[in-house]
Amino acid sequence: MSETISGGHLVAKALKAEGVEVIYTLCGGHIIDIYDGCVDEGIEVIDVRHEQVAAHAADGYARITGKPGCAVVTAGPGTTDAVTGVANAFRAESPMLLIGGQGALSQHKMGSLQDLPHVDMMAPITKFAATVPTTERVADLVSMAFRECYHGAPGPSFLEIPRDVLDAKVPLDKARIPKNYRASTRQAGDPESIERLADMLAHAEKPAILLGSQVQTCRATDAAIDFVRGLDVPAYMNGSARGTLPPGDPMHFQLSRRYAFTEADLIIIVGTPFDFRMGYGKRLSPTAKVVQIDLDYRTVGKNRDIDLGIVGDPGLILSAAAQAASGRVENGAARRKEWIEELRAVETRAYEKRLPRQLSDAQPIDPYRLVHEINEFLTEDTIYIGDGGDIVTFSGQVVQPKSPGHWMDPGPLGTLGVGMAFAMAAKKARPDKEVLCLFGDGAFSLTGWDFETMVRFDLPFIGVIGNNSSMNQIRYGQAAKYGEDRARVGNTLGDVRYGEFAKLLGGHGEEVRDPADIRPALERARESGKPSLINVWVDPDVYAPGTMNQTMYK
Ligand SMILES: Cc1ncc(C[n+]2csc(CCOP(=O)(O)OP(=O)(O)O)c2C)c(N)n1
Ligand SMILES: [Mg+2]
Repeated sequence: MSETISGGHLVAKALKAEGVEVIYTLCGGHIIDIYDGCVDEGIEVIDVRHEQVAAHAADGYARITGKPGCAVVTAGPGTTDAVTGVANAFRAESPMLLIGGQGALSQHKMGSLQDLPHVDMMAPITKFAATVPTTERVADLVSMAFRECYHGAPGPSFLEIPRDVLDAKVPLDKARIPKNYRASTRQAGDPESIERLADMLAHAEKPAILLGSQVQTCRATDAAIDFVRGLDVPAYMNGSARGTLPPGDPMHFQLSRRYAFTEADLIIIVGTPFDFRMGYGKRLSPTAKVVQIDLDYRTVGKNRDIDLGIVGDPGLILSAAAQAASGRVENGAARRKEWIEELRAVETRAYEKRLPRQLSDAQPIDPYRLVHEINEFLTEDTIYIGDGGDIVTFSGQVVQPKSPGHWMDPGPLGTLGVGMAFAMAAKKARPDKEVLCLFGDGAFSLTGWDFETMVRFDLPFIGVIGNNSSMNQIRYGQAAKYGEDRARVGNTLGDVRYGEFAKLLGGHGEEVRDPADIRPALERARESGKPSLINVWVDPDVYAPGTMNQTMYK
């Protein structure tokens, strides 16, 4: 008799072929055969307390490793709980596979336990969503789903596997188990367009570049650095591209972006859309030439006109453009000294204006002081994660990751609750790194029970809660629109001592009310070697300028 294999074991073989080392999951009777397959293939199973966390962790794992992440959830509510994580990965262009259980095909549409139209629900938020029709094709469809994650800008895929398809055994030689099924999808960019970009650079006196998340997704750090240093182009970074240049680098700018984009004569936007974070492209100088480079043709020229669009891999395109420009006798770099000095002066003025707030001894603690202390505390090996509203908006101004790939935020979906999952994924994928997550108290509450998972899997990290007992970012909008006396509706949280919560679950916890205690508490958390929560009571009555300027309130 020939050897047989079950659907769950075929899933595990396909995950192994893709290089997946860990799955994030919350169990259910529909999916247990996948766990059994993972045991055979040596794939680690990390079981969390909410499926949202499993999906966010798969997203985070993809961001940190550059390989696709994988979450496995049960049918019905297991899959619906994971929808937010998939949606977040979709907007953030993060490649991950969600595998959901499904009732048996033999009970199709009969009202089986946890039966829902998962594929229909997932279709608009994935690059690929399908049902596996037969056991023989389980691994084939898993490999197909992974391949689809890399079409254009990356993103999530979804597969549902009916219970009888997963549990059945088929002859091994009848099952297709792909091993070599993926080609590089890196596109070099149209050479003619690259020549035009080199030309534009040669003529620009005041260029500026925005390095967006795709620079990190495509691991284009070196190309970006060579480009901006070789051609003297001041660089701003957003999303996961923060840290591409280290703080202190002559081309690293952060606080003068609006000024630069108003005064520049050439603006190069790399790997980030003209979405709400960019004022839909409306805040750029009307006379500047605008160049957009993106993995996704649909992003280029969306929401505003451009002078040049180049579709492809940002690293390959920046390298080619740098090379094309450097071959010219006059590439413009020499003429930019004054422009760079002008921006540096704006940058320094903005920094000095804010510095007293960052050093404030006020009690309750000024949120600027908290994020300042965090910034000073980060090392080159600390992965920083922001998960919250107003408090994280403060940190976006002040916290500067010291290395590439060391900044994580949800991305354009703005999902609260990613933090614990990202910390879990980051520490798992990079145990050599320190992980620090700044939470709002509202954001923490959404997925905070997974602190216990961090303890159970021995994943130490430094959690900091900027606790204002409120959903402050929303409260601000209510106060501005309806007045202070009507601003306390639907946004007030209790005064919770989250440090105690950490201790209850087996971690390290502290309460901080005096700004002078922030640094020592961070150091004790670092030394504890445990998952930790430093609950910092911040002033609930101050708001971040970014919150006050949000376009949705205008
Ligand atoms: C899952 C989710 N629910 C709701 C929101 C809307 N929202 C944006 S900011 C915010 C307040 C967050 O409060 P907290 O994390 O305590 O940060 P704070 O603004 O108080 O600093 C809310 C509810 C969201 N972005 N994501
Ligand atoms: Mg809050």
